[in-house]
Parts: sequence; C-alpha cells; structure tokens
Amino acid sequence: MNNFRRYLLIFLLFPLLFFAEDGSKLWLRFPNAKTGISADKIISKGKNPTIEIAKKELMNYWQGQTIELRTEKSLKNLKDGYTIKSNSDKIIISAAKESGLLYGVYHILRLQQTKSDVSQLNITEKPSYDVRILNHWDNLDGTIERGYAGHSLWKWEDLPNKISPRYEEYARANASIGINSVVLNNVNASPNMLRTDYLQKVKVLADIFRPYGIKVYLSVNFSSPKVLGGLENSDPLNKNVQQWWKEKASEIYKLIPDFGGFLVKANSEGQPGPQDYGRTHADGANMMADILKPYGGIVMWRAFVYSPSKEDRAKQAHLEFVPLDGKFRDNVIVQIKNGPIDFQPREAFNPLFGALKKTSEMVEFQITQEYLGFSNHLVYLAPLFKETLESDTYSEGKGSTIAKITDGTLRPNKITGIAGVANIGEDENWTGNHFAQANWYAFGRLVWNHELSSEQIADEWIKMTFTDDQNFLNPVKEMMLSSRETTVDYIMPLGLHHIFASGHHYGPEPWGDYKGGRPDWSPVYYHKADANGIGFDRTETGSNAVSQYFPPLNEIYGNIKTCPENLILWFHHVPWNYQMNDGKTLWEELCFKYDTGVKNVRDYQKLWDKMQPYVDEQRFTEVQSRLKIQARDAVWWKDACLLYFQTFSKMPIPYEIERPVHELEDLKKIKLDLKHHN
Ligand code: GCV
Repeated sequence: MNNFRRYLLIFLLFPLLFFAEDGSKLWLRFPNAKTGISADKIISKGKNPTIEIAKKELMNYWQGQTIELRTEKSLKNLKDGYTIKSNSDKIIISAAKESGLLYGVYHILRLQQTKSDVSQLNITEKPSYDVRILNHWDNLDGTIERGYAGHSLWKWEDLPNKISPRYEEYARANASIGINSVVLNNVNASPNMLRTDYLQKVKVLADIFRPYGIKVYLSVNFSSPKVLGGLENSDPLNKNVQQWWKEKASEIYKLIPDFGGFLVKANSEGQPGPQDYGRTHADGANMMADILKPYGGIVMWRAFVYSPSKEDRAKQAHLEFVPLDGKFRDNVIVQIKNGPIDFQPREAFNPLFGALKKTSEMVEFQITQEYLGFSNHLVYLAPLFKETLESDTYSEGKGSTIAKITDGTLRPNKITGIAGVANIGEDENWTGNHFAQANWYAFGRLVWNHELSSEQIADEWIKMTFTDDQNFLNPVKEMMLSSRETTVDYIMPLGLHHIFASGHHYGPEPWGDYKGGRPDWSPVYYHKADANGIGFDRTETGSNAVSQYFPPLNEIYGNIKTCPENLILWFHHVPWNYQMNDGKTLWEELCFKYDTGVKNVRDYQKLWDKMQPYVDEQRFTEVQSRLKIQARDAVWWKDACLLYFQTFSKMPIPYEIERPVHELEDLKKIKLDLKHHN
C-alpha cells in the first residue's frame, strides 16, 4: 500500500474508530461531554442530592438557555411530574418534588438531543402511574431467571463494600425515562433475601438509587418466617408469624427509610403461600400490608396463579381472585400479567382487568423476551404494551380500557402502578441485543405517559440511540414497528400459544405432549390439533373462558364469525377448511402467516445491511449477526409448525410459499441445552 492510500484509509476509518462503541451508553448520548452551560447559568435555590444530579447533567450536556429549577409545592397535583416554560433566554422547570425537576431536566436534554425547538416550551407532565417499576428476576447466585443479557448487575458477593459503577449508571438510565421503582430479586424468591447481611447490601443499592428518585422493593418468600426465622410455620394468622414480619419490617425500614414494599408470588408454580395453611390470598396479602402500612409501604400481590387441574389455565386467576374482591387492604395492589396464560407473543387480555372492582390492579409486562426469541430476535415491544393498555374491557361500559382501569381514571385507586420484568443484565450493552434497549426505553416512556404512540417512542429512541438521519430513521422505525407482528407470524399466528419447547421456551415443539408430566405445560394442551382442526375451544361448548369477559366481548369472542382473527385459535377450535375473511382456508392462512413472518425477517436483514453507512461498526455487525439467527429461527418455526400441523390437516402447503427445508423428524430431535423448569 502506498502512503497516499494508507493515509486515505486512516482518514476514512477514523470516524468509525472514533465512534466505535459497544452500546453501553444506551440512549444517553448527549453531545460531547463537559460542554454544557456554566454553573452561573443554572438558577436553583435547593440543595439536595437530586438537584445536584440535575445540575451536573445540565453542566455536562445542556447547551442552550439559562435554566431555572424551581420547587413549587403548589404543583403537588402533578405528583412527581413537572412543568417546563421557556423563551429564547430562559427555561423554567418547576416541580413539587426534586425528582420532578430531574425528570424535567432529562426532558429538555431529550429535546436537545432530538433537535427540537426549545424556545417556546409550555409543557405540563404528570405521570400516568405512581409506581413505575422494573421487576428483576435476579437470583442471589447471580443468575437471572429468563435473563438473556448475561448475569445479574447486582454483585451480592461484593456488596456492601465494593460498589460497581454500573449501579449508578443503571439508576440514571431509569431516571432518564421516568422509572421510579425497582424490585431487585426474583419473584421465585430466596428467603435469604431478608437475611440481615443481604439487607445491608440492599441498603447500599437503595442509597445509590435514592437521589435518582428510585425506591427499592423486594420479592419475598412467603415461608421466610419458617425457613429464616425457625418458626413452626408461616401461617399468616399465626401471631408469631406476624411478629416475625413486624420485626423484619422494622429492621428493613431502619436501614432503608423509604423502602417501597414487597412483591409476592404465592401459591404459584410451587411457591409457598397462605393456601398452605388454608388461608386465602387476601389473608396473606393483608397480613403483610398491615405490617408495612405504618411505614407507607405497599404489597404487590401477583395474580399469576394456576395449578394442574381440569380447569382451563386461562380461567384460573379470575376464578381465584374475583371472590376476594373488596377484601384486600388499600395498600395492596394485585399485579396481573397482561394475558391470562403467560406473556405469549399475542394473548387475549387478562379478564381479571376490570373484574376486580374494589381492588387496585396493576399490569405486569415482560420486557425480557422469554417467549420472543430471547435477546436474539429483534422485537420492538411497544405495540404489544399498547395493545394491552388500549384493550377495552367494557367493565364500566364502553371505553373501560386497561389503561383507564389501572391509572385511576375509572377507579379512585389508592395506589396506581405498572410493572415490567426487566431485560437487563451485565452485558456491556445491558440488554444483549442493541434493539432490546428500545424495550426498556419504551416501557419507561409508556408508563410515564401511556398515551405516547409506539411510533413516537421509536422515533425518539432511534434519534437518541443511533442517528436522526432520515435515511436511517424511517426504514429502521418501520422495521421496529412491524417487528412484533412479524414475530407473532413466524412463532404463533392467529392466536396460537404456548407451543414452545419445554423448559427454556426457545424454539418450537408443537408435538410436545408431556404424558405423566404437567398437561398444562404441554403444547398439545394449547393447540389441540386433530383431524378436524386446531385451536382451544374457550366458548360455551369448551372451557367457556369467554364468559369471564364483560358483554359484549363474551359474545364477540365466543362467536367464530365475530372473534378477531388474530385470536381465533385462542378462543375456537377451527376446522382446517374454515373460510377466513380473505377467502383462504384456515390451513392456507396459517401457511401464509408463517411464510410472511419469515419473509419479513429476511427483509429486515436486507434493510439492516443498507444501514451500514449510518451505524458504527460494532453495533452494525452485532445487530447483523443476531438478525441471521432470527432468520434461521423463523424458518425453523415455520417448518416445525407447518410440517407438524400438516400431519393433521393433510392439506398441501400452498405452492406460492417457500418449501420447507427441514424434515419434521429431524426437527423433533433438536434438544437445546438450556435448562429450565417448565
Ligand atoms: C419467575 C413463567 C416463567 C417463569 C416465571 C413465572 C412467573 O412461568 O416461565 O420463569 O417465574 O412465569 O412469572 O412467576
């Protein structure tokens, strides 16, 4: 290579080297650090750690007008919200709470970063929910249940003495999108979490998170009094048990005065609970609620309960909880998964929403992609979150959306909250797939304001995380927005659900029939394919789960002619030759759906390759290689499901669609070494 060429190469590569990066900065890529305004251009009376952080962010990154930060008690009705008013000389951010000021600062930094006009702002922001919480399913041994971005961020062995810088980076990222609460540990909780030595470690994290407006909560094991305290049982009505919890709460609040409360998974998937002693979920939740009440703590009691019984799994939580309505204390909030089965690519919404009229209800979403290709698949989840929040339950007549039931609009809930199971681990880029960062971001933005559209959020996120160049922004946004539907198409279209490989839930196993094991963990239990057709009959002739929905939904879902086609196999056992709206038979429709899913992923690959000039090398190649996995997996799903279901339908795969490239028998032999219990 001659010198000219060498210099040319260095010149051309220099920007790439300069910008090469691992994704660790998330969406927080404010213009060059340390170029913000000087201290004298920030007016603020308060002295408080949160305000100090707000000022530091401004001094590092704000490049515009003078900023005034005002604490105004009169803005209490905005909770931890804020107002922003500006002209070309000055911006005034006002809030009742210091955390509101910090959120306001992140708001203007976001505006600056997305190149918006900041000279005539008149903004009022009030969060949709009080408790905006991430649920970490992190275990004390550093593993994460359903985590796909490496081990846990929490280094329990090192704490309380050694402190990872990522704790504060994590808090900052959450604050920048309005998340104000975290549950640190898995709902399958180890009793050891409440040991004094662990509480001292938790205290250190709580102290780091507090200035960022974040409260810490813990998942607790219902048997803790027995296992940890050596009591004869953990019966919630046993005075000694109550005393044990009282002392534990007092110990916790001495260490962490603003401790948020407990999250409880009880009598579910083998976890202990009040029913072990003939008590109800309300007995268990209320016992804890009474103990936390004097401290202002809350109990988030999960409704994810089901057992291997004759009853349709989709009906069980409703059957269990509706009779308890009105029996919960007002500092209990029932945490309900978006669908009645388990975070499937698409579920009908959970009929418990709206059914508990006198009990606070909160949604639990899964941000981590347990059923959506782990961190290998690019799936933007805002459309899924929105689909749930915008679902009309009709519980109080038309317009009773899940958003309005849970945010306090339709019910004067004492507490409002919303949870997402985190997708965060110790990987450099936090979430495994660079695009999975968008799901953390979207969850935060939506729980702050559930009226934002998926598109708006994607737009912001792309501009902040990559670039605002239209040649990148528009196609990538389109890819993100269609990605959830694409994944539904190649994994489980038309309302199919839970036909995953057992245990790890990665890849297809529609033939799975765990005879002798739990039928409700078997794919065949869910799809019920036979010579006549496919799908779970949940109408009156079947499990009658449709009866748990308020009119007119029970009828709409219960009638095959009016049931939305994207849920048809959720509610009906449909004949293979049933004619769909577009004139195709059900079998053909299924084939075309799988094929569309595969084609779309191939298109994402092509699209991404064209994006190379706009992305740094590292992120470009990492996303590219995950898209390859996604494309292979999509074909795997399509072949496995179509070849297997064809053994029942006995109908040909339409010639227009791509031929299978696998043999069914080979696919059946695939056993991935990814361990998990169900
Ligand atoms: C934390 C599903 C998951 C489990 C999870 C459970 C729950 O069953 O597969 O890993 O356990 O849901 O939400 O409690």
